[in-house]
Amino acid sequence: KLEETSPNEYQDNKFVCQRATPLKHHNTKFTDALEILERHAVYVDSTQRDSRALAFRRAACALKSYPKQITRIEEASKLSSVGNHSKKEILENGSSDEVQDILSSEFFKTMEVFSSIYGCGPATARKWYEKGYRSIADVHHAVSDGMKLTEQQTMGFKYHSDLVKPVPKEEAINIKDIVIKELSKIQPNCIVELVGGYRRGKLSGHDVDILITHQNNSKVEGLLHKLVERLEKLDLMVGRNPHFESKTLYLKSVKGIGEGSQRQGGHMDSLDHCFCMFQMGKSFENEKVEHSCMQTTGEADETGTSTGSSSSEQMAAVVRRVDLIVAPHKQFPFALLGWTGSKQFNRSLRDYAWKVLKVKLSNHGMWDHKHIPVRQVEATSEQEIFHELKLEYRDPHDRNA
Ligand code: TTP
Ligand code: MN
Ligand code: MN
Ligand code: MN
Repeated sequence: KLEETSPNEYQDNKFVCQRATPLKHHNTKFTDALEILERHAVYVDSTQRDSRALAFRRAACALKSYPKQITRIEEASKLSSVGNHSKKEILENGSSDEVQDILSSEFFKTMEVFSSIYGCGPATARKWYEKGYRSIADVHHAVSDGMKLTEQQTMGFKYHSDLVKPVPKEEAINIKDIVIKELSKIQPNCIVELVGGYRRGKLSGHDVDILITHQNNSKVEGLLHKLVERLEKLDLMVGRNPHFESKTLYLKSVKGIGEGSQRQGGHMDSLDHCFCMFQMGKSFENEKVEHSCMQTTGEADETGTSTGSSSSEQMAAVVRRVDLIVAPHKQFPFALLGWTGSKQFNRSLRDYAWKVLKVKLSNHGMWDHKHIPVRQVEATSEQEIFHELKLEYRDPHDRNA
């Protein structure tokens, strides 16, 4: 499955989206090292993401789609994305002194710990590091001395030990099935897709991304609010905390969807989106709540055993990050493409679309700027989007840039 192009045919195409980047590749020892260098570059200067960090990521991407293991430096020299600094890593077989020094440095280790906290990006991690904090306990101490955390960080600390545990694909599917089941009670015939890394073939992830739509636009409006309300009632969501008005971590619903969509760069969009946390493996309690909930809503067709989580009774409760996204049907293929990722694949796709075709691509749609006035280009599937962009279609499994 890996060998799609022979090394001779391999072209170091300028844009990552012009070639297949499978999940499993032949140069892990180099890409692991390059990813350390990239993370370190971000930690050192998170405002300069575009220079050093990006150079390492580009090099890693070139190696990920190279159809065989690089054994000689001359091979790497043929790849224009692999700069001198990255080449040095290959010369030293992925374990240069530089990488070893980074890995053992207090700075890097601390930044890794802080960055593992949900809601803590490199800028905050850096701020804490500069204040002299070196551990989660140090931050806790600062908080008890009055340092303010954002809501997300508060949740991030509270459930840190759960949130650093990878989510196995089976559990992601289980969460998707719960969402489908609860949605069907609010709004029949929704279309639900598990997106993010799982759709690209990953067997575990740091969160569960679920994209929802409905053929009828009037059914999409307000759908996320109703769903979140229902999930909260079932006690599937955590975040109940005297400091929060709602149990929902973050729910945004922007009017005039698509308005802000022509912004370049970044991957944030204005789709209805809820960053939430699910409490999994508490089937007994969930059922109890569902029963009392059913009495008030008058639903009588359910038996207590059909929550779909009966097998998880023995399982310890664990909190999982879930992203719920609702897109209007017309925008669904674009949202699907965007939320499938990878981030780097999306970046390259947008970069390519704009630089080569003067087309602005976002999670909402695409707009042809060569055409005056600017013309929106519609598509009803991911295949059609690639076709309009004059690109060979890439299966989600080949978007692991
Ligand atoms: P993530 O869940 O951040 O990443 P992932 O699923 O690829 O990896 P992991 O297994 O670690 O969870 O985001 C999923 C995709 O969604 C990612 O390619 C970027 C995209 N995205 C958007 O398009 N808009 C957004 O607002 C966010 C947060 C992500
Ligand atoms: Mn994800
Ligand atoms: Mn996510
Ligand atoms: Mn495949």
